[in-house]
Amino acid sequence: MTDASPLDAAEHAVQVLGAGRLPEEWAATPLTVVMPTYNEAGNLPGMADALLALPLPGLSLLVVDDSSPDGTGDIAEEHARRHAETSGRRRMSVLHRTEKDGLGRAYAAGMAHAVAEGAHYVLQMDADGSHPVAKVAELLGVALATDAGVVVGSRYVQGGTLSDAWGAHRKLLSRWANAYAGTILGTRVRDITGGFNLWRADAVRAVDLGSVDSAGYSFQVEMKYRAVGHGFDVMEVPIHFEDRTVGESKMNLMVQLESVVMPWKLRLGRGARGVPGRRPGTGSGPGPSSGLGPPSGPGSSSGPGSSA
Ligand SMILES: Nc1nc2c(ncn2[C@@H]2O[C@H](COP(=O)(O)OP(=O)(O)OP(=O)(O)O)[C@@H](O)[C@H]2O)c(=O)[nH]1
Ligand SMILES: [Mg+2]
Repeated sequence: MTDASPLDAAEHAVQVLGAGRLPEEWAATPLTVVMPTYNEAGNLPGMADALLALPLPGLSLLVVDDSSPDGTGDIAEEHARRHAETSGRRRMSVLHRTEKDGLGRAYAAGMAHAVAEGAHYVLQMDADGSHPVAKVAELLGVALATDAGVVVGSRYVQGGTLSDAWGAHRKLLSRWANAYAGTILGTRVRDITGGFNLWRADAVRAVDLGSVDSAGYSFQVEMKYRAVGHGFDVMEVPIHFEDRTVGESKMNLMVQLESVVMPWKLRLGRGARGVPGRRPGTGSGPGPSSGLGPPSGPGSSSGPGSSA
């Protein structure tokens, strides 16, 4: 999508971001954080406050709630109203959906809404504190500096780390799931299962959210696969992934089964209606993925397959 190689672009991004704060005009970029919630009453207010306190005046928050029995939707609504009252500007809103319909469907609805409302960038982010608020500006800065269609907050590039609260078994399972999907699809995106991703609006439009098959967590894999198929560059920025400390995981057997089956469906061309002519599994698809290394400078961690 750009003439500069991804690594040149990455180097440029790191230089620009070296100042630690985004230039004013970058900070004002219309960015919508889409946050799906189901029973996140204990997490949502703190997450919303942290996001809205970032030095990013262009940032707004869209909560997508599936009628959480614990009242998360109402709490979010009330929080949004109070924040608008005290700040004098409405920067938080809630999309209410009638039933629990899966993380993927919630994201699809929220991302479509955000782009239709004029967001230039859309950030996918969980409400449970796993994704670092402190990295939001960096993801946006990398997107603006590199012309990447997608910037992944990545656990699996150099400098990326997993919560210490995870035992060896859980870490291995996460790596394995990532390697499984990445290998079947032959993609060079190193954290293909990750859920902390910044999308440029045209990349969101190109993947055609209405035709995305995944209802659950495999949404993350399907979306990135589609973006690569459309020729968008995917950059990866290392993050620390924290375990949730409040509330419960919504992972269940159906969701896990879908994640096992979906890469094969995509590879065999079923459920990938939005992916243009691509031979998966060859490792030679369009859209190189580059890892931005640790803060000292860009790494040269791009390469085929998963790092797991
Ligand atoms: N709207 C909506 N949100 C959901 C649904 N399922 C999960 N979520 C939200 O999606 C985000 C990720 O879900 P988690 O339960 O944390 O799943 P996870 O991060 O894969 O699992 P853990 O690591 O165990 O926390 C959270 O903000 C959830 O509240 C759903 O069906 N609908
Ligand atoms: Mg979680």
